[in-house]
Amino acid sequence: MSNWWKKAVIYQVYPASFQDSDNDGIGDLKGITSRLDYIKKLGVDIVWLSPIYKSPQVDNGYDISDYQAINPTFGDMAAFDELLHKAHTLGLKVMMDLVVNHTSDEHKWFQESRKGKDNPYRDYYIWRDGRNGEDPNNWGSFFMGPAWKYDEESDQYYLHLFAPQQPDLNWENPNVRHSVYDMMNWWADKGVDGFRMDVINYISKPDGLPDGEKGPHEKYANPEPLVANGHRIHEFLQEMHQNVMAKHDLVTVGETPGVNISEAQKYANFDGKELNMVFQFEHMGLDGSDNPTLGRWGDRKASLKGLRANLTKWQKALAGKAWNSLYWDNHDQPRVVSRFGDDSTEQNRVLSAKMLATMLHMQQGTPYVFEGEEIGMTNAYFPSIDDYVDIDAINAYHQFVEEMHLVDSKDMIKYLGLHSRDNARTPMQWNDQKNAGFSQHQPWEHMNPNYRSVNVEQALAGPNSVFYYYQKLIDLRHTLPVITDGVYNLVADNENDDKVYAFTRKNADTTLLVVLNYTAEKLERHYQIPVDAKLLISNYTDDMGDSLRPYEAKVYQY
Ligand code: ISL
Repeated sequence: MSNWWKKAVIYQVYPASFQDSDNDGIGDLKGITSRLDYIKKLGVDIVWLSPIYKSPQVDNGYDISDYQAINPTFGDMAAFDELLHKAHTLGLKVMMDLVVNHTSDEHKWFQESRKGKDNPYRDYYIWRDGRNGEDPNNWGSFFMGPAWKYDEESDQYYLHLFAPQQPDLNWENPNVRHSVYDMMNWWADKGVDGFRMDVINYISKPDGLPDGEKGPHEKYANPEPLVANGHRIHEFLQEMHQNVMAKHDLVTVGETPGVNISEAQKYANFDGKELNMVFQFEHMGLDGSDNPTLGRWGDRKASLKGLRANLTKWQKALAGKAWNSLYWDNHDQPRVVSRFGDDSTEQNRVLSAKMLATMLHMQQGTPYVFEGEEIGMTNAYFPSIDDYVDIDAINAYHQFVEEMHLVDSKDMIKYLGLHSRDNARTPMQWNDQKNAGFSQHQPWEHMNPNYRSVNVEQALAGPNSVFYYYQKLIDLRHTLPVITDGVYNLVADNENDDKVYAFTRKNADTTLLVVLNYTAEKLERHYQIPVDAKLLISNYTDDMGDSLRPYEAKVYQY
């Protein structure tokens, strides 16, 4: 199989929030199809669609009730076929979201499974007897509360690492695995080009489902250390590879929270037996709270030192062995310009969005752009809990403010403004008209109020916009091999610089020097470059040599 995906850039669409074509306030497939020309203009190669399958939408489609049907709010299979056809006509590939750690509780497998212990589908899910009249073990759900739900009829509990409406599939059962492979082959035969695999490293649970470790004030243990990268995970993925990926030319990326370097080297190894790449989460955990119970719900910012050390570690450790995926934003993360950049003024928003784009797009791996990132969309900073719709935000608010009294409401609203997944899910900002051109109807998720000044129409009209900067970065990746294959090194002594990040990429004939001012300050730094070095890209229109302006980003080529 070819390695075409190594040079590719992937654009993630969150269907409910991209473009509404039928004015019900929810984005849909026809809306996406109508915007494929825009995506093409950016220059990306692949469009990843977050789940569009039939779903009761308890977790916005990550709770699937039919893997082979389209959710009616998004359209129907004919609309999907049209989307796929138009994408292919434009030379865009389409990557589907594969959510197979769990299904919806409305999936027919679960409907059967819960009918009783003798049902042939019982073992499709993870059912256990209680322990002294309580949950089978002490695991908590990632969406708060216990990870078990009691079923009165059969007097057993089923496991749900996420919402109770998202029962975990039992991957120990070969029928489950082969049902999943059949479904994947069905989509691949239809012509889709790849899969992004939701929490795929959680599918192999530990034998005996032992208790996890929990803090003194915690009611439930975090199951992640026990369920992430479980003992049969590589066997399962290799089996999936033999049954699906080996038969089609697909691009695959595993979403793998809790992945470390040595596991990533196995998942995304160049021997090609499992996945092409994985999403690591370490750089997403650098900010948040110092209190482990609160996790990401805090206002500690990430330092440049921490960020650089982490990115550098992944660049170095996977080089020559496995492939990195590069991302700042997705539908679960706050907006990068608000998180690692500076959205306090229009000028700083634009400069820091470009600086962060340079940091990411000059690294080795496959970059991901999440809808709106390419125009520098920011967090929404909603003022009230009533503005939030995500189950994760609402549950966290109830738990930490109302149940545990660990945080007061005002602070929690601030933390939600910084970290809620809703920040990523506010509708795409197309223009400065009603609901930003997303829909004529009140959108399912509030608009970010800044759409009047931050929108696609404006970005396309301004040659210095964030959009055209992304377009140029993407084009450079396609035309300059060193961005794909160059060796990554930090510039000497840069690891101690808490304001500037400087690294090189080098192959046999080209060197790139990337210099990034992470601050709003004017700084002086001297880096040695040949006199004939060319300024390849920069977020300022001129070059002041050793003087770095606020958030200045520049790449020299020699
Ligand atoms: O969203 C999170 C907090 O940032 C994560 O803990 C997230 O739940 C985790 O990364 C798994 O995410 C994926 O699976 C979830 C779904 O809610 C997310 O949207 C999806 O990306 C369950 O399917």
